Amino acid sequence: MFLATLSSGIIGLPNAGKSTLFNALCRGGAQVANFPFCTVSPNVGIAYVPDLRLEKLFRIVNPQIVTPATVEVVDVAGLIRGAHKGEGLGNEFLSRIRGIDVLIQVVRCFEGEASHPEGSIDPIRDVETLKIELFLSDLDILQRRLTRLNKLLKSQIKQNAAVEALHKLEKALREGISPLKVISLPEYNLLRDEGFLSLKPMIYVANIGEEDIEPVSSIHAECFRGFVRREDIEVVEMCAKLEAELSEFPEEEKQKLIEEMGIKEATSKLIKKIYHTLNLITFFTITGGKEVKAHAVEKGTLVVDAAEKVHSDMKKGFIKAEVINVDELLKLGDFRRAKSDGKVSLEGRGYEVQDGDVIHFHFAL
Ligand SMILES: Nc1nc2c(ncn2[C@@H]2O[C@H](COP(=O)(O)OP(=O)(O)OP(=O)(O)O)[C@@H](O)[C@H]2O)c(=O)[nH]1
Ligand SMILES: [Mg+2]
Repeated sequence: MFLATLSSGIIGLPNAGKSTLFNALCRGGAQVANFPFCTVSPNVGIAYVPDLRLEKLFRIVNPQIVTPATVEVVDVAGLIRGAHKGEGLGNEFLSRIRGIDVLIQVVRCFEGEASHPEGSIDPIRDVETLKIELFLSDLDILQRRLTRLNKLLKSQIKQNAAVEALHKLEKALREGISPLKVISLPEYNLLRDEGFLSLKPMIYVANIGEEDIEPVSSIHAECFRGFVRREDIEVVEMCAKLEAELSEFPEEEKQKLIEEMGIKEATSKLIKKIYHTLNLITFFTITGGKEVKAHAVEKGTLVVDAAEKVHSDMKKGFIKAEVINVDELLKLGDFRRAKSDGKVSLEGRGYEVQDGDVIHFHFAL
């Protein structure tokens, strides 16, 4: 099994605050400007996954380095009406996000000075615009695929489950219904690696202005809250600008500022949501008391494949793994003691990694 890096991609209209959100998630680096299409080539960064268990491990191991798990975040160019036909940076944008595993859609709810490609602030219209562009772009690809498949099938004269699934997807897209609501799990599995944007999980970020932080609110933020309730969609509300500024402070200072301002920080919440949506879990390694590290793997990963996350040699020469759950280890306070108490289990290559496992790999070179 090859462990691919799963990634999340930030999408939205120009000037929605995508690069600002990228900076909040990845602590800086992307150019932010109040003119549209400021981002042309994509910014790729990593976001640290907050995990209290890692902090607790730090306290009992006292290592020189603590390394959190990460998720990849890609910030692409803005998408505008007509993108599927190549408007704006349309095709470049759309091809860049086909390989991404979860989409984060930034919806502009803040007023601000930055121009809006449609001339006014209207979050619900913007969500609809983006949906139409993603659907039209998928329809285009789908039709080309169907034509190719039909030609193949004619020569073999047999019915094909993939063609049926593609037809169902086509019908949903034409009717403007999210295909995820109508296709079955086997159909989804047939299509999931084909890069259809409408089949990717989507997390919405309502980017509100500094003045909209609850309980005070603008009409746009309120409007979008109503939409979210009606549509039953997953949304994280935040002021990306403020959170990007906060991300530049050291952790302790940042927490103090958050407390003083009386706001709820949403960046951590969003990172956790991305992690969860990507179906990732965490295992930990402790290297000779020097480093405590959290690693992200997909649920269902076998321990021999997880070894590769630490070092490729560990997979090649894998012998066995010693495993203990982090909470159990924290209770006992010491790996050696846990071992002598018989709390550490010995696992072979077929063991499925569980969230919170602390793993000590044995391998031969
Ligand atoms: N007032 C306010 N301004 C914001 C907020 N988020 C972003 N902005 C501003 O909006 C402008 C655009 O932000 P960017 O992050 O560059 O937007 P983008 O979506 O990456 O834009 P493109 O790359 O051009 O598609 C900048 O001037 C930001 O400072 C916010 O929460 N409040
Ligand atoms: Mg940008």
